[in-house]
Amino acid sequence: MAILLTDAMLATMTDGYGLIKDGVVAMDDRLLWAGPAAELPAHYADLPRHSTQGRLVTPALIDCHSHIVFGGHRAAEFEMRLNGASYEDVARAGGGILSTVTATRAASEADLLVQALARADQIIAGGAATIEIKSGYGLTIEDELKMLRVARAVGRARPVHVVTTHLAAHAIPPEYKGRADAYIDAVVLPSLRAAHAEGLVDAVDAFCEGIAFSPAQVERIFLEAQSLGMPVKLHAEQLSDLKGAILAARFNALSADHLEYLGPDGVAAMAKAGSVAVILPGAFYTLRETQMPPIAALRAADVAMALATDCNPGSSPITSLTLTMNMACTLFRMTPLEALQGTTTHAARALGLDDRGQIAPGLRADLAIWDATHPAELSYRIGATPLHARIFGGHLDA
Ligand code: DI6
Ligand code: FE
Repeated sequence: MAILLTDAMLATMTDGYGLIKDGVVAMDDRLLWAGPAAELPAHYADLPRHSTQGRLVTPALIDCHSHIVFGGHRAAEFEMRLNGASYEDVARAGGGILSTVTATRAASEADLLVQALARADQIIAGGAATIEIKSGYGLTIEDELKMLRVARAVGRARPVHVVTTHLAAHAIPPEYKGRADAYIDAVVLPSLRAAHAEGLVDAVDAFCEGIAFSPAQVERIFLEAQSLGMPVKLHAEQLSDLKGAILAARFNALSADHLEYLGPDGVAAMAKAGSVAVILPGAFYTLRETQMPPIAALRAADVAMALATDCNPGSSPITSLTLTMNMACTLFRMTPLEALQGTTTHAARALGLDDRGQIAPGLRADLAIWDATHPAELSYRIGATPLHARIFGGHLDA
């Protein structure tokens, strides 16, 4: 059923903010028309109307990098770090990612779903209609598939579109300690093939880092992804510059993510490949990182920047995209326009989706209606949840 959303301050994000005052949107499950009320085509004039009463309307937000399926939490590790241990110290002592692996392996699919839904509900309540969810805390074939099934189940249980990413190359499990290549052969590649065969996975990711996988090891995984026809992305240059982004660019990666230690050569390679830079200020903040991602260089090279929560129990226990936008502005000097592009248009690109992220005819009717009148307010407020209502596939949330 088609409806009209009226009396809106539209931020279409088609040209900068693409602001339209006294805007109207006609939609069914797709957007049909958007523009000023005075120009509404006569054939839409009789549709049922829903007034936003002057509120800001944007494309629904997109969280293009999350790890919301996991067991347990890591508050104790948070406390250890505040008592002086570094993130890498904790990881090498068998804590960190591996403690979440233990809890995730022990949890049933049903338990994991309950926990993931609680996190998804917060991201949705913050205005999102698309969430990317990674595996990477199972690290056995069965447990990686279990995580991906739970991720898909989130999308069936809630009015949200879930995009899944295989991340078995997130950490080396204790049973393969010191034998990363054996782990790749025995678990990463077979779980990727199985997940692909079951239709459980949309893209392939890895953690390229001293405490995880080397570029040569990541390349083996990317070659498998390529032979399956799957797009790749990479956790790159988060803690050091291993030239992961350059490797990712060689495989035409959708994105390279984190990027605090990205150098000029990495920026150039990403620009050439058209890979999106996914900036994750929640992890920077949580780890009290001091090396800033090269925002000015990315901007100068015209690399599209996206923003995401990276919601995970260790380095980024955050479920607010608007707080993420605020951090990107205040910590990284991204502009509020870049921040909103980062959670809409550029986030869509980072997921390889061309049917969302702007308000334009033909795109999905996924919108956010805000208790705000200007888009900069979304980045300016700290820790608020200014969502008034959300439209998912043309339906106003109850
Ligand atoms: N980088 C991160 O920040 C997260 N994963 C990754 O590759 C951390 C995940 C965790 O600590 O549980
Ligand atoms: Fe991550």
